[in-house]
Amino acid sequence: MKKKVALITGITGQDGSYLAEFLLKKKYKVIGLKRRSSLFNTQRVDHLYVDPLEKKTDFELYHSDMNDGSSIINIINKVKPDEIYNLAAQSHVKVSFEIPEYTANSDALGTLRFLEAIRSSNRPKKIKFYQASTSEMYGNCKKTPQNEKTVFNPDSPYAAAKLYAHNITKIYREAYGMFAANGILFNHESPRRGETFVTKKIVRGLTEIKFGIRKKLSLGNINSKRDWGHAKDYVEGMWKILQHNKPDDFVLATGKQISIRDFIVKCLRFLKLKYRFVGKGLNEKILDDSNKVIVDIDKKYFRPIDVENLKGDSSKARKVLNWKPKFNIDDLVEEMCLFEIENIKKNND
Ligand code: NAP
Ligand code: G4F
Repeated sequence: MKKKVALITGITGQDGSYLAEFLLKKKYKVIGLKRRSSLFNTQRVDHLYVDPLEKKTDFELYHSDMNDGSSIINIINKVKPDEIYNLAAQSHVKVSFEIPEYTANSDALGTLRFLEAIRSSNRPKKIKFYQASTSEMYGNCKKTPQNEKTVFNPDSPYAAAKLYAHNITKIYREAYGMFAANGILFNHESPRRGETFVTKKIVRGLTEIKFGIRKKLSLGNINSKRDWGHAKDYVEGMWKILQHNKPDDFVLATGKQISIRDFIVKCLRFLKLKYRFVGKGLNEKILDDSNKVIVDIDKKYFRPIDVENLKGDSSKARKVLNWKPKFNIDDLVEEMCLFEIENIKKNND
């Protein structure tokens, strides 16, 4: 039987790498799109890539870019995918305030480029399209927890671009009968999380402090609350969304929420670091047992607007897709901390 072909944008990112592993295990042929970079950017998927000259592989990489419509059209016509997972994006909320136009082009118009390329191909009804929507689209809305019916209220250029992508995906589904679905995913993390997102930054920073490699970690707003899951659970959810008998939109979330401050405490405890909080607001600090500052607050990490209260209600996905997360926040903290510890030990060998 012919293998199903999955095309993944953002293959070099956290989710792209876990999704590729998941789909290869399910016997898909996986085609990943990477963008050109001056340094190697395939570290998260190098273990999946086998040189086709040496051995047959079900994993291939091609260059493309969300901002390059012709490469998108060409690749869809060339590889004839059964499923497309659109994960590529300028995904950093704070950075989106600094490069709003780039963010809109890649995250909003990039999605439109994919939908148009599918619509104008000769097999628009044969391709299932997954769009990586986000809980950021809810912004500082009044309602908690948030579900598929909650009104969106984007509070960043990133969220506004993603909301356009979300809406245009729905519009192509309704207008042209395409299988185009949105997964509204709440924060999900892992050892492969990008280094400038808060969980990875905290885990790496505190582990380096533990091993005497660094003295201090500086953070922004530690009052905001997030609903954090594990990326492995969420890529399975993406796949389930495309296996459903009709295209639809689904929230994926754990339904549990903690603050950034509580996440720091969980890591401090796991790493067995002694700590004491002192001060308030911008003067809040964490001291170690010899009264040295190990965490402080730096204004430069604050956003012009911050989304403070995200907690998802994924009962629709749990009921309709039979999806539920296997990892909880403590599993996540443990896995992320152990990964950083191993890394430090490896580098010291
Ligand atoms: P990530 O680690 O930041 O990965 C983003 C991927 O997009 C990377 O492969 C990146 O390439 C690629 N990319 C960025 N700009 C591009 C462009 N112009 N053209 C082509 N590729 C481009 O993000 P993630 O955490 O895996 O998230 C995957 C998707 O889900 C993103 O769309 C994100 O916005 C969305 N999302 C994430 C979460 C979450 O909590 N992780 C929650 C909801 C939604 P490089 O490796 O070269 O940078
Ligand atoms: O880790 P963050 O940068 O993630 P954020 O903004 O929630 O966005 C992530 O999740 C979204 C889903 O809701 C995705 F769509 C998006 O692509 C991305 O994956 O920040 C989390 C919170 C924020 O409130 C931020 O202000 O942590 C706060 N924070 C405090 N200090 C910090 C820092 N965030 C970062 N990145 N760096 C800090 O030093």
